[in-house]
Amino acid sequence: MSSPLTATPPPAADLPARRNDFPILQRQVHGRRLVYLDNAATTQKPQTVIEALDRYYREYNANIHRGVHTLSEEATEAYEGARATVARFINASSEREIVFVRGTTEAINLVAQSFGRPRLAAGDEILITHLEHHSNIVPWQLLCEQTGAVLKVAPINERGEVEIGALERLLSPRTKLLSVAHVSNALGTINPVAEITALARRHGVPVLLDGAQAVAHLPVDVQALDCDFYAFSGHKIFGPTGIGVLWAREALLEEMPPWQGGGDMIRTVSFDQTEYNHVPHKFEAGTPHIAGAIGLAAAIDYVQGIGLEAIGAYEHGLLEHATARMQELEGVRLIGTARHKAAVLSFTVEGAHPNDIGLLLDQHGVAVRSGHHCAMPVMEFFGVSGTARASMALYNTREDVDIFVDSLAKVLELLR
Ligand code: 7TS
Repeated sequence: MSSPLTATPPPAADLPARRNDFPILQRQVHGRRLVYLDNAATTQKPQTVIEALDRYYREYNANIHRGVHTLSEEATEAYEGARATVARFINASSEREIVFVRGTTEAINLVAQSFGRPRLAAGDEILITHLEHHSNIVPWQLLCEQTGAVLKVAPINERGEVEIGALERLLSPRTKLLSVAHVSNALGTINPVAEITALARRHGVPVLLDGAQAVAHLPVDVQALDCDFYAFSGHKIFGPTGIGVLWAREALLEEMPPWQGGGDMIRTVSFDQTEYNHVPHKFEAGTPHIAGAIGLAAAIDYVQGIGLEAIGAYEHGLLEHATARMQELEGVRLIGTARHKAAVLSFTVEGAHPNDIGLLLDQHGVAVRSGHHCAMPVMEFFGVSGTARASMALYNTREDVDIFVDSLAKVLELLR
């Protein structure tokens, strides 16, 4: 595997033009061009997504799966069409494997409660890694409290990479699930997930991949990855908030009991007995985020129109440029220097609080995040309370990177 910091990305010259597809990027902040570098938190929305949402509410807003009238039929078709778009996007073998949820967080909680809870007994183990987002830690802690299972944590090294040998040593006959981030939000590390799932498969352990930070930046093929569950959020891939996806192997979904009860997830209900709907509807109780699913499909169409290979290569070029330029600055420490890395720059500055860096960069129109990024164990590992984090997306440009680094240099001058 070549190092992303040495590999030469293929040219992707047309991507900077994509900036114009995102209306919000035309606005100014404190009188400056908005340089939006908080994409790991949430991404901006292209015109096509905004239009898809607008069209739904203006032209065919209705509840789905139950109406016989035209609007309801159109809304149902669009909602189920969105499911098909998601299935193709991640190469699921069937639309029945796509469960719409609120986001990555809800997807992981669903797996913990519906897959984990009935199967785990005291002394069983769940394996995660040290670089997980709290969403991939706390649902397992809750499950451990409920079942007496034990949470095991595979270590990372000083570059912020998962140690595969150590991870393998932690797989035991009692391991009932391995849950790992595809890409770390706090460090940018791209985990070797195909290698990890192959390893887990040899030990007979099912794998959940947290794809929140992956889907907008690299191609995802759930069959090639050979995982069992894959979770992601719409808002991190240029779609709306409040919609996300749990992909799971159909056989597993069939076996898993419903997580929430309510309308739409049933076939028949009586006070004696309720028969559940077939998958994936068994897991979608209540009126779903119809507009959200439609907006997500528009976002996926947008991304596929460019191609994730091209996006990944383009962002990698930005990462190389930004990494080189950051090294010009004295007292800046990069947190997360994995050999295989997405376009995320987490850093600390000697003698300055990350929040001050964030606030002062905002005065220059530059939006970065500061804090623990919902990954407190990562912060603890690196001995910091938090970092400032610039995270890029397909609409960022070299000019954005230069404005960011030049602004950071001015901020550092001010602080010293
Ligand atoms: N997993 C990872 C790796 C994430 O980065 C996030 C959100 C989540 C799960 C949870 O996603 P949600 O959509 O359900 O909230 N990460 C971040 C972040 O880095 N800054 O704000 C949210």
